[in-house]
Amino acid sequence: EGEANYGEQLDYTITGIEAGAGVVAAAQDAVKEYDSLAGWEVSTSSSGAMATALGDAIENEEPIVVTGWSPHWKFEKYDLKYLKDPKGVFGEAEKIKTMVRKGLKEDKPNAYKILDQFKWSSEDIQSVMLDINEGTAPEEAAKAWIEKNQDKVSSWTKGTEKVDGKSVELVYVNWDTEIASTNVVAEVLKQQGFDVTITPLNNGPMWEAVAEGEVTGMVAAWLPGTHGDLYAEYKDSLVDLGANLKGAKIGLVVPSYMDVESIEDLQP
Ligand code: PBE
Repeated sequence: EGEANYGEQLDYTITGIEAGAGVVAAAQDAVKEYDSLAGWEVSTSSSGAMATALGDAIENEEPIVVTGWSPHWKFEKYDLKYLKDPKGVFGEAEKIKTMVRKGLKEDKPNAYKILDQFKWSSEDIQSVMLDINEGTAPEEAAKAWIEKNQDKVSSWTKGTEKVDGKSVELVYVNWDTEIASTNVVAEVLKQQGFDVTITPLNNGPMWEAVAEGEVTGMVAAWLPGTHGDLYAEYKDSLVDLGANLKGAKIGLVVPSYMDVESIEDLQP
């Protein structure tokens, strides 16, 4: 255990993201569960602001504790580590799942099938995320990835027919993971002839829009832990198409140079 009193240096603050994010709720639970976090707070702002704060801290070799998740480009760009979570507040491995509105299979079988067959890896999504982080517009990054990964894309469109201008509305949250996945799926659907709109919302409203049948669906459901409460609330009103990505994770993330390995090593 290190000598550094990070609690004091950080003003007892974990740098969070959007207030509605599952990882923020989990961090607030961690504050309640761990004696080492007594008196700490989770600040909320946006994923972009968190990434900026992380980048600034690293540039100055200062400590920072953020609500983190993977896949994420930050692990390719910086040397980071998850703090061990002996109480299991942040859960085990998460999956990212696809949820669509009821009735889609009957109304728009080709869209349903593509959304059902959409599956990729952490490596795939990270390469799109990194491209976007380096300044490529999300739509362009999606197109470039699709161009280079025709085998994978044809496994998503397999057994479907092209359509002529049927509408598909996808909702998502402005998290880096979801910006990447939603843009890729949207672009694939466009290339199959759909008229696609993508709309960023907050987390709760994203789930609600699908459950109420206001939109086609989303590829942004983090389960079983991160969005477990939202899933419990809405699962009877939507169609769960299963995982589109396995091996996701959430937790508290710090730069590797910090002399701390576990949440229990922080100071109240
Ligand atoms: N995230 C990314 C989301 C899910 C996707 C971890 C920031 C959340 O915490 O709800």
